[in-house]
Amino acid sequence: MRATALLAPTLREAPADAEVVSHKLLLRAGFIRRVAAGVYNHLPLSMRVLKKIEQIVREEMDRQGGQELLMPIIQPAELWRESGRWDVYGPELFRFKDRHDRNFALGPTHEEIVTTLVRGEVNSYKQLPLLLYQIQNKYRDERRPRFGLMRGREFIMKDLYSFDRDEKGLQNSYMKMHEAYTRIFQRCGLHFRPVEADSGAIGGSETHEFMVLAESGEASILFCGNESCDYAANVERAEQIHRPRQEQEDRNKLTAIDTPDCRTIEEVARFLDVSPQKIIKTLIYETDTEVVAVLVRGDRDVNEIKLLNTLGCLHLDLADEITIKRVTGATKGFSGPVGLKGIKIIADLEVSSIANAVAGANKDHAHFLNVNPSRDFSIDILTDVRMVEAGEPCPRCGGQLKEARGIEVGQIFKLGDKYSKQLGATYLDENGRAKPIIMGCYGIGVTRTMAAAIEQYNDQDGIVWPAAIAPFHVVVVPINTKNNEQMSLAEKIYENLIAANVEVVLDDRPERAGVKFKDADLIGYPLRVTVGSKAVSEQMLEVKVRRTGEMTMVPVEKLGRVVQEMLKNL
Ligand code: 9G3
Repeated sequence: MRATALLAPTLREAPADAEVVSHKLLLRAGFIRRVAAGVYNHLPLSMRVLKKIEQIVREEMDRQGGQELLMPIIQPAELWRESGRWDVYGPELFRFKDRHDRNFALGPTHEEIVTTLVRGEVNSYKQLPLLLYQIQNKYRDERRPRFGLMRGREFIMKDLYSFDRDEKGLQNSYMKMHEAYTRIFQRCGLHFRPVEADSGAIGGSETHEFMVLAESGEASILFCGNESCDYAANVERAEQIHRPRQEQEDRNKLTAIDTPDCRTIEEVARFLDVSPQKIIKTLIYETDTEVVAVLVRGDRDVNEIKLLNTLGCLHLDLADEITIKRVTGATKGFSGPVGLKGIKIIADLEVSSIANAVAGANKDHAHFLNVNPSRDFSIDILTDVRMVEAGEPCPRCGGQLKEARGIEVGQIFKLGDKYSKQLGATYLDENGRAKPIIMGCYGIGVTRTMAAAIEQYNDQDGIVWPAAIAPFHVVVVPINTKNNEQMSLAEKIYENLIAANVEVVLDDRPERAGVKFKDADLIGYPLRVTVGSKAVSEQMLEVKVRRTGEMTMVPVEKLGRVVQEMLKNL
């Protein structure tokens, strides 16, 4: 490809609304252009990267026995009604009507469609297992589309669905996909980690997320610092190990005390000169169906995902001032479990071991001293409802947990019979008995993987592509395009590299060398070959490695082979 013919419009400055580095660099390096909020054009450089990622994904899905198909983006509402999800998803589901006033959705995912397909075509245990996948645009009307390709409203996803006879078959399909995902992200040249995650609203049991490690990642991961232990979990999922150890103190008399304007844990701790560990933090939550009180130690945070799972509800939020006043009798900041009537009390495991704690008195500007669980209040549900932090013990081996940040690029789920039951996808077993098909689903965000690669590999000059997914491998830069000897040598090198199967751009633009070098760094070609006057006189070429900045002198006739070797390690 000649740069004069390539649509790669680089920019000096990134638009001000680009918040993350991948978004800035994709715009500046001429990979994408915005069409609407969360909707982008993919220019030729982007298209080449996406095709490479897709090809790696395809090869690894096929290796595990996956069969590629293509399902429609347009999905009839009836199928979503059958699964019960038409009303579960709100404005995030893009909905529209056809000319006959029939309801449709733009596909955010394809469980409904694929389960209906299999329901119609699979009858016998002999047709299972089945792994079906597609690579296709998905649509989700995010409340705040942000961060460029990280959270678009239209994005490319690979989604695979597994269909098995039983749990054992599902376990086998799940392991195949775990292995495929590991190979995919390795082949893409990314540093990543599979982590245990929460299956959330989609239902089902086991689930892992594949996280590309990057400081800018939105997800927080806890992993075991022990070399020999591979425990890693999303913070939302990470479990505490609680060794019940009752504090050995005499139980003192419950006493109310004035605490003027002390509403936060910090204010109460300072005013009463107690450690936050001795305070019971009481938060009032409102769910779809009820109001509850949640207790955690003062130095801890509530994990709302664990709370959702404990309560088995779809939504929850901190209660508003009016609700707090109604259920506790006091304003926000003075809630506590003692004398709290009419609502469920959910306490974190640690709360049951505190002795002589401080807690809100459900009266404005007042707290209780010497609050003792079970003596002074009863707990309806005692369970793990708090966030685990770095430094705590690993739930698997007791080692110390460490923290990292990541970007979720893939997720694999065991669904079980949730969708097959709802949509009636059954098969006949060896004894002629009808059974629900056991399903799993497995996604990779292709566009997000491209953005995550940039979040992981960039520097002050631009993108630093891993060679496996770089849009091109090499850029050949003639210093002076008006110099015929330089240009003809550059042309010759360009042709030789093409003949050696190297993906190369010849930067034949009549620009200053400095401008072309800057663009080469910005776009992130793994290798740059410079053709100046010395190259002409000595037939030696300077090859620069984008990742290290390292320069090597290579004889013209050896360039093809040397470049091929260098690319293997990039
Ligand atoms: C919706 C909307 C948003 C959604 C979903 C449905 C997320 C939804 C979960 C999944 C699970 C897996 C197959 C590939 C791997 C992931 N956001 N999910 O189901 F209607 Cl608006 O998509 N699906």
